[in-house]
Amino acid sequence: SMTAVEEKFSLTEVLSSFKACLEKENQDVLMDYYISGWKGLVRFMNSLGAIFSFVSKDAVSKIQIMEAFRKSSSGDQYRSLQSMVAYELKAKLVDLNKRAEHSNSGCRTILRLHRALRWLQLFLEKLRTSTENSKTSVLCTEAYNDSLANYHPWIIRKTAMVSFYALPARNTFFEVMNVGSIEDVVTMLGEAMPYVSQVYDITQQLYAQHNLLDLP
Ligand code: 1PX
Repeated sequence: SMTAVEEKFSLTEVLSSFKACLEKENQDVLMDYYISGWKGLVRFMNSLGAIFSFVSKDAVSKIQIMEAFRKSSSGDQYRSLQSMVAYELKAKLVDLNKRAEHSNSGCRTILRLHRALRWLQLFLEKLRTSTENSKTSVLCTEAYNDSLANYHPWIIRKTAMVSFYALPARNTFFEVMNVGSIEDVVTMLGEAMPYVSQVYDITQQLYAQHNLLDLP
């Protein structure tokens, strides 16, 4: 069926968006590739089952916020994360202390995805170095506790933890990635993850430099 064709994609392509993100000359993080990387991750997550729809709904709504900015009359300002930060701060489009008239700024929206990228980085690294007996729910919980959990209220943490038990086993996970054998996946992750880390580090530095790491 058409759906089966559409759903056949590999994690390699998804992660390559994060490589394409990085502009060679000035290390700007390009928005369109950042967004397409996230869209791919969401598709991947959806293929793991409906139990994660509460996660993908939130990710999708954040992606849509960013797509709307990109399509708006100020779309050019959102070409890269760097240009977005410069533009939104200069035009005072960011709620710095509490959410008010600019409750869905690009800066605060990207910050949520940025924090989630840290989770992804930790989780995929754990998966890459895992062994046959490793439990994906444990790897995922550890990665979550060391990243996103610090920003989530109790009820979200609780719901997330419960849903992690529904994660497929390690082997299934490797298969769903559609990359090839477990060895192929390990190799691919070893090659692709440095780019994800680079995108994460540059964004982290950008946000730190402008004091944006705690945006409400
Ligand atoms: C081979 C592995 C690839 C798996 C790809 C999975 C991609 C996961 C994408 C997760 C995106 C999560 C975005 C969450 C952003 C967020 O923190 N939002 C919260 C704050 O936003 P607000 O606007 O209110 O300030 C929001 O409250 C979030 C609600 C949804 C629950 C978030 C739970 C996060 C769990 C992350 C791990 C997901 C595991 C998926 C299975 C692999």
